[in-house]
Amino acid sequence: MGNNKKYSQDEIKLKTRRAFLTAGVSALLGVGFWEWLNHQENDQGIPWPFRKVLGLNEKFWRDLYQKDALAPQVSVPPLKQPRLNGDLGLDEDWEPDSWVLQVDRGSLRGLQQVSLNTLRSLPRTQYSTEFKCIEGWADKNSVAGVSFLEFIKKYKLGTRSGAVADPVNRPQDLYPYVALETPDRRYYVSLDMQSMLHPQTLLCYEMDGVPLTSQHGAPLRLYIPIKYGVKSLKRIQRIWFSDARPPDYWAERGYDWYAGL
Ligand SMILES: Nc1nc2c(c(=O)[nH]1)N[C@H]1C(S)=C(S)[C@@H](COP(=O)(O)O)O[C@H]1N2
Ligand SMILES: [Mo]
Repeated sequence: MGNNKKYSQDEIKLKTRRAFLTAGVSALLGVGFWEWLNHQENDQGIPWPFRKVLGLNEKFWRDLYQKDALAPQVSVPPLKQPRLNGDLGLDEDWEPDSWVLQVDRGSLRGLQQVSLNTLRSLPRTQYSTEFKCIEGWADKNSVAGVSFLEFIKKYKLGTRSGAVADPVNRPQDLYPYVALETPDRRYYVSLDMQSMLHPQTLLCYEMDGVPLTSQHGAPLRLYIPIKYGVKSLKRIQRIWFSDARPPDYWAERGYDWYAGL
């Protein structure tokens, strides 16, 4: 297992209690506090005291996250249909004949274009696990695709030097952020590289035994079970890497950017 710091149950309880206390004190401060809050300068559209709490949560989840910890395997009944949620960026259908995934190589190295057939010919990862939406529901899915780690290694993507990614020996060569967007750019997400390199993070082309349907993000979606569903962008057209955190649709609307489970 990884050597990341682990929290004991007690520490988790303590941290959770602290978060509630912060909320409780804020409630006690009452209306005056809200007025004060509303006059604070915004940071990415969120009053900064909230931004701070979100930042703390992010650190908590990051510390808790262990790169070797896999989302548990579950059994999925045959012929089940995946639950459906979120259709931003899916109005325009995709063109089976002309669709190619476009990945910006960074540092003016140009675009890497990869067809669906090529993606399907890369080493296949498949597993069944639970998928959670911030709205409160969870669904069980069996999924297949190419792991993002294998994908970037194959095409020498995600590194500043243009060399093959080596997260263990040369983590500093990796861009810290990955961005994905739909063909029409209406839905876009950004993620931390560490989570993108988790072994279960997939460029996914199959769900519950069939090729992705249009509503589930054909021809290619992200499937990342260590995050809430918002990050699993459907119908990926473009991917790029960055040193600064790229825009994220739901983070811009006040949701926790990290969205870790
Ligand atoms: N393009 C796109 N991808 C998206 C969304 C969306 O609105 N548009 N919604 C997200 C949310 S909130 C969830 S919970 C999952 C749902 O995936 P599913 O419809 O395959 O269950 O897709 C995510 N990916
Ligand atoms: Mo969601």
